[in-house]
Amino acid sequence: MAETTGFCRDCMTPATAGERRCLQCGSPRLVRHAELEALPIAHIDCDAFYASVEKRDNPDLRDRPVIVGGGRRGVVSTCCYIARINGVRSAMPMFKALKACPEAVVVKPEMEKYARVGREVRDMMRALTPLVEPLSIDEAFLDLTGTERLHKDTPARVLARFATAVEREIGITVSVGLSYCKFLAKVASDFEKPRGFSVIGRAEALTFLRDQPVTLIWGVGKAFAATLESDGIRTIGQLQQMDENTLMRRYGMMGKRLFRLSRGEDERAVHIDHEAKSVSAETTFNHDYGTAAELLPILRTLSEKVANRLKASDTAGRTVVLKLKDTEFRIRTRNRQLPDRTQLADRIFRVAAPMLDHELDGTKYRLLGVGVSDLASDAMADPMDLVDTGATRRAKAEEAMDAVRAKFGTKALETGYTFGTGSRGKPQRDQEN
Ligand code: TTP
Ligand code: MG
Ligand code: MG
Repeated sequence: MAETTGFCRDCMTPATAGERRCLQCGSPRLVRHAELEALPIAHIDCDAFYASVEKRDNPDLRDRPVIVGGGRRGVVSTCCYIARINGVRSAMPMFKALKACPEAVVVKPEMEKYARVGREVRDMMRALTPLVEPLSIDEAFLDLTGTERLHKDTPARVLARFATAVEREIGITVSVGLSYCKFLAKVASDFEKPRGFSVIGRAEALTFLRDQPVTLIWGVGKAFAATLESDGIRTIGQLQQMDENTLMRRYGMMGKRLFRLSRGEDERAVHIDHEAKSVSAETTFNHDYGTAAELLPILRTLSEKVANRLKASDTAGRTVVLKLKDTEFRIRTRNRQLPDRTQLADRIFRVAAPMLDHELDGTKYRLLGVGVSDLASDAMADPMDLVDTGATRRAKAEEAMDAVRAKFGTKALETGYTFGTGSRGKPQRDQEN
C-alpha cells in the first residue's frame, strides 16, 4: 500500500506523520489518506446553502439560528447548523421548527439570489474541469481525471484550494467528498459537514459500506427501504452477502443496482450538464406509410436505438417525443411525460405507440422519429415498478437482451416487433440528432 499522504487544508503544507495539527499553521484541518493522490471523482455540496447565503448577506444573523422557509406551504427549506443542533430540519413544518427552536430567525427564501450564487459556485467548479455534472442548485459531481498537468497538482489538493477559494470569494462554505466513483463521492461529501473533506478509497469501500443502512444507496427511498426491511434487509453488508441473480429476481433493475453499489461498484461517468438536451432517432422511408402494421416495427427499432444511446451515456429522460412528417412535409410532434425517467426501449415504445396510433387517421407519412428529452443521469431511472410487475419483467428481459447483444452484436436478437420486417424496417436515410 502507498504511504499515507496528507496535507493541511488551510495552508496546504504536507502532513505526513501522525501530527494532530498542522506543524506550519496550527490548523487541525488535516486530511490524510493512503489513496489521496489517486482519487479523481468529487462531489461538492454547499453547506446549509440558502441559510449560508442569508448569513453572508446579513452579518447580524451570523451567530443566530436561522431558518429559511415559510411562504405558502409553511415548511422549512433549510436552516443553519446552529438551528440543526436544536433539531430543525429541511421539510419540517414551520410551527414544529419554531417549537424546537423558538429563538430562530425566519427568513423568506429569495430563489433568484440562491440561483445566482449557485451559478457562481458552478462557474468556479468549471475552472477546475470541464466535467462538472450539477445535481441540484448547490451540488455537483466533478471528474478531475487527467487534470494534474493543467493544475500542476493532485485532484485532492486542487479541491481543498477550491473550498477555501469559495469561502473567500463567494462567502459561503462547501463540503467535499473524494472517491473513485460517484456513489461514494456523494456519500463522502455528506460525512463531515459543514466544511468537510472526506475521502473513501477503494481499499476500505467494502468495509465502510458493510455497516451502513440500505438508505445510503442511490434510489433507495423510504418505500423501497420498507420493502427491503420486510425482507429482513437493513444494512448494505447484508446485500453484499447476496448474489446478483437473487437480487434481480426479487427487485428487478433495482436489484442489479443494489448488487453493484453495495460492493462499491459504480461505473457511471460524470457527465456535463444534460439540461435541455435530448436523444432521438428518426428515419425517412422509401415509401409512404400510414398503417400501424407498417409503422410500429419501425417505431420499435427507433426506440431501441434511442435506448441504446441513453444507456451508452448513462442518461435517462422523462419526456417521450414522437415526430411524424406527412407527404406534404407537414410535421406533427406529440409528447408525453413519464412519472420517472427511463432509458428502456420497451418503455419508450409503449409510450410512443399509442401516440402514433392516435395519428393514424388515414394520413400517409414519409418520416417517423422518436426521442426522449428532459435528460439527467440515470441514477433514478426506471425504479422497480411495484404495481406493474410486468414492467419489471420486461425491464429484466431488456437487460438480458442487451447483454446478449453486447456479446454477439446488435442483430443477434430481435423482438417480435422488428423481426422479419425485411427492407421495410430498414431506414433509407437515418438522420440522427
Ligand atoms: P441540501 O444540499 O440538501 O441542503 P443544505 O445545503 O441546506 O444543507 P447541507 O449542509 O446538509 O447540504 O439542499 C440545498 C438547498 O435546497 C437548501 O439550502 C434549500 C433547498 N431545499 C429545500 O428547499 N427543501 C428541502 O427539503 C431540501 C432538502 C433542500
Ligand atoms: Mg447542501
Ligand atoms: Mg445539496
